[in-house]
Amino acid sequence: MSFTGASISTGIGSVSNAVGSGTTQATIDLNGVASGQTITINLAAVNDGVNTNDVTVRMAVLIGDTTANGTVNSSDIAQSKAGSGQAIAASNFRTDVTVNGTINSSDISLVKSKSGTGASL
Ligand SMILES: [Ca+2]
Repeated sequence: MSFTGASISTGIGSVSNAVGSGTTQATIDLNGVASGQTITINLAAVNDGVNTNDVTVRMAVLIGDTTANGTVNSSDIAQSKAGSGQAIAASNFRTDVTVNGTINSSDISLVKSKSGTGASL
């Protein structure tokens, strides 16, 4: 697969880097993506060896939504508290909202600060 570039076509944020053209995996780094929105990332002129088209991917962004249901509320706070002190794994990585490799009070505080926010998914 090859592509010529990437951009955010809807939503607040920007692409800082796009790599992987010529491989089987594209990695798109983003900057300034606001919480509480769904963005659309456009991968330009994707060629699979036969066809060439732009490819879009939608992604919802909501800081603190550890339960992934589109709102931040007491269930997210409870999940963060329950996960505090646990090792990061595939089953609980969403609870590490500060993305520092541990689940602790900093994650609980961030989730609490976002309680009441939501995003349309
Ligand atoms: Ca939630």
